[in-house]
Amino acid sequence: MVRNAASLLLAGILTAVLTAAVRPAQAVVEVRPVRPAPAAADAHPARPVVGGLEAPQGKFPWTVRLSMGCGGALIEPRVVLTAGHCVDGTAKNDSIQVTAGVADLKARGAVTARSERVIRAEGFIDETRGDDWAVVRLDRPLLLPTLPIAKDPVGAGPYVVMGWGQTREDSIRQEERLHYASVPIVPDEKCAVAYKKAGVTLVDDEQICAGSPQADTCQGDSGGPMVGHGKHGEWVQVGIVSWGLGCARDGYPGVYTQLSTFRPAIKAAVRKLR
Ligand code: 4AZ
Repeated sequence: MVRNAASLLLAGILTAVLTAAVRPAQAVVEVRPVRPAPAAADAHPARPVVGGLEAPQGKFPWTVRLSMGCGGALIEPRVVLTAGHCVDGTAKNDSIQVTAGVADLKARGAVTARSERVIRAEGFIDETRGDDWAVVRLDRPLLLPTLPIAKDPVGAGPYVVMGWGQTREDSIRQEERLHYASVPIVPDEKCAVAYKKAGVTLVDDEQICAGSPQADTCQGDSGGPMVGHGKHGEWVQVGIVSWGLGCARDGYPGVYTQLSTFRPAIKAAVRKLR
């Protein structure tokens, strides 16, 4: 008995020593938090959020960046559609700066405008409970193409998402250049089961789930559009980047506001802003 215990102890010590000897990198990773960016890049090579493609100038001419760190879409020359959780709910709001007309936010062709008024979805509580949309009236019309809202619910996909948000969950910065990716639609039931485990009950007809470990939206992409092709090949907006548990995590797709459900309410809000 005693001898057995002693040999077990010896075996344990040997294993610990050997493990330490063959995995020196482990210790290095553990001390790395001092320099988080390079360590993060090495640690998660399989998490290229938003798929990693830079949008060429002009490809998504209606996508705009809002100064609080969200995206949006120009749906009328003077109206931006964004996520409800990107705004604070005050109607008279002149604190949002809008940058439009460029894929590279620092490019010379950037046009800017300021918010004048905001209408947020009436039922909005927080992004996990649906109703995650808001419309922003600008202080001047922008001479750029506008994005129509789809009438029909999403089909089989895939759809295209975009934004200036983080390209990895553990990134510490937002991007200067617009990135986009194609994301697969995840069925409501499958998504609901996953998020239920995380304590969130999804609202089926208000939310769309999409994404994979290869492509997803991330922090800073909120408010930006999810688009597909209409009957004549034109881009139409089917969703708004809303939230998700982390970014590109296996089993936890991104969650988007389902625009076909809110189209009439958004149209009514836009009329009120005119
Ligand atoms: C965000 O915080 C955010 N992976 C947007 C999308 C997702 C997660 C977070 C989805 O803006």
